[in-house]
Amino acid sequence: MVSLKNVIDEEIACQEWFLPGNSCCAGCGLEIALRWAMKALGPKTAMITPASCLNVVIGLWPKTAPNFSQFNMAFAAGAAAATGVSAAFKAKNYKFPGQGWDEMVSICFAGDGGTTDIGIQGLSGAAERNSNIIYVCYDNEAYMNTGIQRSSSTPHGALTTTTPFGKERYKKNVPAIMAAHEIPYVATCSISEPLDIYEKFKKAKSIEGCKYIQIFAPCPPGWGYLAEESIEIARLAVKTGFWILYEIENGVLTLSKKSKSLVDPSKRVPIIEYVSKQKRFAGISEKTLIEIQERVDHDWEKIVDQLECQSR
Ligand SMILES: Cc1ncc(C[n+]2csc(CCOP(=O)(O)OP(=O)(O)O)c2C)c(N)n1
Ligand code: SF4
Ligand SMILES: [Mg+2]
Repeated sequence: MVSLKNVIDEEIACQEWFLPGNSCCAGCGLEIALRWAMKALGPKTAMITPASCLNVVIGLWPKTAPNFSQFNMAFAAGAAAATGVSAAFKAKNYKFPGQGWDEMVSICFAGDGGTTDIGIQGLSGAAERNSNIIYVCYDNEAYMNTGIQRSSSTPHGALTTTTPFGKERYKKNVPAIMAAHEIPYVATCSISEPLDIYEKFKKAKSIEGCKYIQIFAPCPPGWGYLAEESIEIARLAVKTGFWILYEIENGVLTLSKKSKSLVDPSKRVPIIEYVSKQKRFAGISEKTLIEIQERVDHDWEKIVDQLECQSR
């Protein structure tokens, strides 16, 4: 486990690669996610960004935020483009992850719409080929940049401009889909646990093959809460068990520190504590609230089953 002191002591962690003063909204979860991911990856990173809030934040001169190579990409082509960049590094004989600091990382950093809907075929292809890339989905649970439309990552019950009565379907479990591709590394993170983000990206960088990381990244205007509440909202998502922190390394599931004790249902904060703080769940019915809680419990049962299966 990396302690805060270790992290701060490392020169790379004291440097910023995704710069402040950019055009993200105040309290943007995406900004925190990328900032901490880049602390672990460093500047020898080539990043592909499909259409998204990030795409806009990155592109607005003179407030261009990345201090590393970055390519804007068409929505569906994120994973394929990252694969191409990785192949180019190989052809040019650049060093690959796990071989010291002189390494180049090819990463795709996409939103949930760009990942769970539009980019999933390219992502599945890259995973099946085991392309040497890190694919990141920052998950703000809707198409935020174009005005809060629902994505397949939007949770059940949430209001968006295209689900004015609350979303009927449940959130698509893309980390599980990626794990089913049998890639070497799948992980979930939350902006409320920045050191966990740092550690997981360090690990992803050291592994050859396709890595998938999904980061819970709340969005104040899209979810309807105050900018200063982003970390508290993300923390509650973890404490309620709504967002489970884990890694799947070569098929083996491990719960991360903040989620470990939540295998015991009595340790989970009731979902109402999380839901009631966001306007996107305003006016939610008792029935929907029960359904959301039941879904959380059901997701945990699957996690517990997998852990028990592994220990046999
Ligand atoms: C092919 C195509 N369709 C639609 C758009 C318009 N568009 C730009 S950003 C965006 C939303 C992306 O949502 P998501 O991937 O979740 O990222 P977020 O905006 O939430 O950061 C859309 C629909 C586009 N740029 N290209
Ligand atoms: S709309 Fe949401 S995701 Fe987009 S920049 Fe603002 S806070 Fe970040
Ligand atoms: Mg989104």
